[in-house]
Amino acid sequence: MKRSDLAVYFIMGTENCKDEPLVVLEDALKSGITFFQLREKGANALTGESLEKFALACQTLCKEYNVPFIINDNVQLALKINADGVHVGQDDAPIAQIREQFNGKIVGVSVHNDEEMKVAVEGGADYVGIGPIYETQSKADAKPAAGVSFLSKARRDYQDFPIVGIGGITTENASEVLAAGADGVAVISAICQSADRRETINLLK
Ligand code: TZP
Ligand code: MG
Repeated sequence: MKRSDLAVYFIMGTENCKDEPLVVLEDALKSGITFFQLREKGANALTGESLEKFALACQTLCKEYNVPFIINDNVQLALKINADGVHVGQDDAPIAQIREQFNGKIVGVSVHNDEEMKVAVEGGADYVGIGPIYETQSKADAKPAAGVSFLSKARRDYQDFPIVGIGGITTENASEVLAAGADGVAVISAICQSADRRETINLLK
């Protein structure tokens, strides 16, 4: 993958959307998102066959617009449907194991400090997500907002490594995240709750 693939990284699950999720996704793809992660979480999250069916529909749309399609956490599903890759957190399987399972595919890892960053980079991650930068309503177990200081340090330490910022990012504060050295911004609510998705995506770019 290229660093520029991370420019506008849209993350979505069915519970994030007030509109029909596949309509939101297609609209976001048409409007220029550069990366998509299916993150199906929450009390009413799809599971089993209905999740697989939804994931396949998202994958078909992403293919149509030539945008990478990544699945959060669910390694088995990502392998089963041949997604472009997977995104894992610190509580998921170790990076070395994931890297092996996703040979030739994209592996993203959430990191929050120097040690996690080093393990991810040395373990063969393709990119890291750093956050939450700002306060977020979209992740129940999110850590406190950390601002951009660790992201700036990660950029200084790893000048060419693909980094995306995440957590509470809006059209107003995205420029601060990019100025700190992120290659792009990963958002849920900024796009899911936007009244004008095209305008929002353009501004995030
Ligand atoms: N990981 C850290 S913050 C976050 C995730 C998945 C949620 C981001 O959602 P939003 O609505 O863009 O703050
Ligand atoms: Mg996870």
